[in-house]
Amino acid sequence: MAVREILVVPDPILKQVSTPVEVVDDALRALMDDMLETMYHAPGIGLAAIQIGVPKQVIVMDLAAKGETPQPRYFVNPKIIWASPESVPYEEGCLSVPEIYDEVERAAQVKIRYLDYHGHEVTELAEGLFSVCIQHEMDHLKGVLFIDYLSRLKRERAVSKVRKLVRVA
Ligand code: K2U
Ligand code: ZN
Repeated sequence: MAVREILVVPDPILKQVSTPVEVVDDALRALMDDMLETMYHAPGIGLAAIQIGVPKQVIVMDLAAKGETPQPRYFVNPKIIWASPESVPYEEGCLSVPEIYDEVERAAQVKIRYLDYHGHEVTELAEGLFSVCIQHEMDHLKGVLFIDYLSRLKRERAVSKVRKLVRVA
């Protein structure tokens, strides 16, 4: 396993649309293991493969609270098959947009279909933080960042702040 570099705005790779995975094999599981280690190291609670420069439809997540037993989750080729009409606001952040937080409205519940770590198909209802996080990560697979939902002024200020942050790091 290895900690990989997380790309940050305005890296154009983050705007790429990720392609479907053909087969869930040992090589893909090694990628997911690296993604999970990278996410824990950041730290974060979710990560999409494009954030480490791999344009594949793969997401990892762990929503366990600090001090709880880790609950790693793996999502390959995830699809939203239903979204509730109700939406909820949430103060989001992103490892690819460090130190920027703002409110985004998303569907309160989504039903998702995906392949798990072993390539088995799963259909699951997500709500609460799980719903917010999976929608945020699936946006990454379309090359969409949470700041794309903000006003142009807020988005430009966010990118400018991250540029300065990374320059002095
Ligand atoms: O895509 C990412 O960078 C992962 C996000 C996941 C996330 C975004 C918005 C809302 C919930 C989860 C990072 O984990 S951002 C850091 C973070 C940590 C705890 C709670 C919210 C955000
Ligand atoms: Zn993100």
